Amino acid sequence: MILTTLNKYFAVFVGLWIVTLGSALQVDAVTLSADQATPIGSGDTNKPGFSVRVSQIDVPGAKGLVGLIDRAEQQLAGIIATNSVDFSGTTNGVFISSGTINWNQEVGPGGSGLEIGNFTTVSDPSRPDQPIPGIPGIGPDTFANTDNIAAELITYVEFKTAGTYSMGINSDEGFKLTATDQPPTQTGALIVNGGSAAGSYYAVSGGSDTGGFSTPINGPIAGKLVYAQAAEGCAPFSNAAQIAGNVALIDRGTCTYTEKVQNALNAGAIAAIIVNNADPDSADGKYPIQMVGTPANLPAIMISKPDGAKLKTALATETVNVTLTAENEARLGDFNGERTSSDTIITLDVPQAGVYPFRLVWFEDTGAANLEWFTVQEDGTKILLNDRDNPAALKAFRARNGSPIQRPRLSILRNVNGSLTISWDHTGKVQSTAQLKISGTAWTDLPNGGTSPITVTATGSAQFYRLLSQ
Ligand SMILES: [Ca+2]
Ligand SMILES: [Ca+2]
Ligand SMILES: [Ca+2]
Repeated sequence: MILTTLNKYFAVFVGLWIVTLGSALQVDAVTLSADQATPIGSGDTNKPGFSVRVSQIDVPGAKGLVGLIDRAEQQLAGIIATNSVDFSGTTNGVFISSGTINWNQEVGPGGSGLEIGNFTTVSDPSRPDQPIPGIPGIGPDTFANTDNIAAELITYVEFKTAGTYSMGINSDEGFKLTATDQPPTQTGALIVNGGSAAGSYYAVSGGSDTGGFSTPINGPIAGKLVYAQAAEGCAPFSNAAQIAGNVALIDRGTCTYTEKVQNALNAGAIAAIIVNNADPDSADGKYPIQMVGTPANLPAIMISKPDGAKLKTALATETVNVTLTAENEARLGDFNGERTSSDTIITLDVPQAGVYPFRLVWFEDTGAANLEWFTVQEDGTKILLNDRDNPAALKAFRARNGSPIQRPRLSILRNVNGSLTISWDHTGKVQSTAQLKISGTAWTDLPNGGTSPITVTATGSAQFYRLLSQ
């Protein structure tokens, strides 16, 4: 039940189940939330621009990384490989970009100088391409110093008025834009929980949501890891009884991914992890690839051969509990794949004037690499974000003063005696009703409804509660 006209409220249904719907008021991914805004003028004028983290992995193209957002997040989280970026000029590993974002690897050291995108030396007005911070990397393989890049740009953008804005990203390859200043809690990595192999491992989902063949991973999937017998999983597992209810570990090779995953499904597995069979020095390198094939109805990921070897060593002597994670946070826009320099235009509904957080993740695999971040005016004119020489540009800041007004969070627990304990973390007043109506719902203040927590006795077949912020 969602009270879409009552933006200040959270509605909670209480019946046979308790379902909190606090996040459902933000289901429209292209609408910014007013509760994330700080007032006009709150951008720190001493800190214009963008805070930038960059990672570059020094492996040549054929051995490189997949062109997917999950990879960029795992790379930025530091779990794939050593970061070869040139950190000269950084503070705590962060580059400061006080101007605009008009990046191009070719105008960095050693590049061809060829400019690309909407904004170049010859565009009107002239906006010369800029080097990518920290690129080229300083790894030993000079042919790979401008490939396998991932970057995170965090900024706070001031919107002078409420309304609809067009925000554009021109990129080679892809990107993800979110309305936050924090990285996601899940990156798509495989997590080993405890034991000798504890840690996070680079995983590439085979999910159909990223061009693969298996069930998308929509949330954490936790279970005990069991190595399939036979290891390549090309026939019904001889240890199906041990696999049932657990996560199957299967080697790549001999048969299709679909056959392996279908055999895992038939054995009752809750997910499958395919271990790559390519050695680090092979032509394809060691990194996991994006698995494709005929659809199979089970979540599946691939990990590298060296990482798989670690898990097998641990499995030989101990119980290994794993969690498959999902990088599926709500996003304002994305391009989750490979492309040459191209635009994606995102329509943003800004509910009230103010300064809003943004996090842009960009990634590049091989060949050319560029990124432009801009807005589009009604007449089609594109203006770089934070172009201080253009009065029509939106201003961006690396910091802002004050904190956004947070919406109150309401939680309800059913106690063993059947009563309900209602608590919240912000000034507010709890009201209840036995019946929701399209309009004219009769809400009643609860006794002591202004001080958290309260305990109430639930009566009737259903009862609805809301928190009215004050
Ligand atoms: Ca450009
Ligand atoms: Ca490149
Ligand atoms: Ca490229």
